[in-house]
Amino acid sequence: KSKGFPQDFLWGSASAAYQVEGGWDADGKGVSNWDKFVRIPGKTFKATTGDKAVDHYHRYKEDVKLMAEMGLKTYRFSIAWTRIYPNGNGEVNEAGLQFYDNLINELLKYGIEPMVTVYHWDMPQALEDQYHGWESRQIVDDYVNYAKTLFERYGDRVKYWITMNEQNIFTSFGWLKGMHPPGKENDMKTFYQVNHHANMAHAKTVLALKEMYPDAKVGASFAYSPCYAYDRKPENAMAKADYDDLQNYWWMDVYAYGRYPRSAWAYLESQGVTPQMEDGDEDILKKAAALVDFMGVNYYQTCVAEYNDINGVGMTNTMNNTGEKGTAQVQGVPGLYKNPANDFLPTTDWDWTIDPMGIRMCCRDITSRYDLPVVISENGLGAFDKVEDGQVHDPYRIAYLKAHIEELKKAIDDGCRVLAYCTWSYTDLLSWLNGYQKRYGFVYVDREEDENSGTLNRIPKDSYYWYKKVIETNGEE
Ligand code: BGP
Repeated sequence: KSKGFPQDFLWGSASAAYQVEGGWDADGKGVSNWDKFVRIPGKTFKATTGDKAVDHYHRYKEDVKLMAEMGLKTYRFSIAWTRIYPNGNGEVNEAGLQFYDNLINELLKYGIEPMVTVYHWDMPQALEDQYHGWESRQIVDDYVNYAKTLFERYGDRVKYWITMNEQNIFTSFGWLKGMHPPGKENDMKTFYQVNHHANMAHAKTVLALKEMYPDAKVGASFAYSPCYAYDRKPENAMAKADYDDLQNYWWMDVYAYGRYPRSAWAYLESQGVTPQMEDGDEDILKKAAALVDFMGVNYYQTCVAEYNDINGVGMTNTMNNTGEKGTAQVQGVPGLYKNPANDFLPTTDWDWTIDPMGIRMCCRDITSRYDLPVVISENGLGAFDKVEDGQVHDPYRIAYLKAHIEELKKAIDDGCRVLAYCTWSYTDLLSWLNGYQKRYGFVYVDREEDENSGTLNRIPKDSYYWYKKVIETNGEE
C-alpha cells in the first residue's frame, strides 16, 4: 500500500517577479537587465516585454484571494532585486520592501506559506553597467548584501528560501546560447567563471541566512533534466555520463557537496576553461553545502544523450520558441554528446518531452546521490489555451499534472523525502522567450502580446478546480 503524501505536504504553485509583476518602473524600481534585453530588437519572440506582465504588482490581492479559495498551501515567488536596490547596491528603496511585506502578509493572512526566491534572473542593470554583473567577483558581495536585506526584513515570517533559480539555465542561455542577457554565445571561459561567482553568491547567502535564522529552510532550484543513453552502444552510455557530469552534477554537486565533479573539472582543464577560485572558496562552498536543507528541482522534461562527433552540433542551434511543433534542432557539445529527440515520448507544442516518470527519477537520483529532501519548485505544461463561453477547459494540463503527481507519490514510496510540489505557474504569465501565449497557469489571464490589449481579467481554468481537489484530498484525487 502506498504511504501517500505526508500530512504537512506543501501543495503549491510558483511564479517569478519579472514574469508576473509588471510595474517595471513603479515606486522607485530600478531597471533590470531583462528590462533592457527585451528592448533589443529580435532578442525575444514577438518583442514582448514584462513592462506590464499580468500586473500582479497591482493585483496581488485578487491573485492571493484566488489562491486562498483554492486552498493553496505554499506560493513560491521571487523578489525583484531592482525594487529593493534600484542600483543593485547603495540605497535601499522602502517602497519596494513594502510591496513584498504586503504580499507576504496577504499570504499569511490566509495561511499560505510564502516560499521566496531571492534571484530569478532579473539583475539590476546598474550592476551590468558597473562591472558586467555576474562576470565580476564583485557581484558576490552585492548579492549577499541584497539577500541579507531580505532576511532582515522578512526572515521573521518567511521560512522557505530559494537562493537562486536555475543557475544552469540563466548562465548557459546568457553565455553559451545568446538567448538571455548578456546575450553571449559560446563563451565557455566566462560561462564557468560566472558560475563560480554564482556558486559563491549562493553559498555565502546560505551561510548568512543560517546565521540569522538557523531554523530557516534553504536550497537552490535547479533545472533538472534526467538523461537517457540513446541506446546500448557503449559510446552513448559514455555520452550520458558526460552529459550528467557537465549538465547536472556540475551544479548539484556544488549545492549538495560543495565541490565540482572531478571528471567534469578534468574536461574543463583540457579545454582551458576552469574558473578562477580564491583561497577559502572551497571551504565556503563545503560549509554552505552542509547547511542546505533541500534540493529545489524544476522538472519539465527528460532528454537523450548520444555521442557527438568533434565536428558535430553545438549549443547555438535553433530552439522552438514559437509553439510550432517539430521545429527544434538538436543541440550538443562537440566531442561529447548531443541531445536528439526521444521517439518513445510525446511532446508539447514547444517540443518538450512529456515524461512523468522523469520526476520520480529526479527524486531518486537526488536521494541516492545526496540524501537530501526534495522541493519540486516547478513542474507544468505550456500550452495554447482558449476561452470558451467564459471558461477555460484544459484537460491536457490536468492530465499532465496528474501523471506527474502520481509518479511523485511513487518517489515517496521509494523512500524519497519530498517536501513540496509547486506547479508552474499560478496565473498565466510571461514566458521569457515565448511571450504570453505559452500558458502554464491555473488562472487564465486575458492578455495579448501587445501591452495595451487584453483586460488582464482572471479566469480560473478547469485545472484550478481540479488542483483544489488534489489539495483537499492530499494528492489522492
Ligand atoms: C523555467 C523557469 C521559469 C519558466 C519555466 C517555463 O526554466 O524557471 O521562469 O519560464 O521554465 O519555461 P518557458 O517559459 O520557457 O516555457
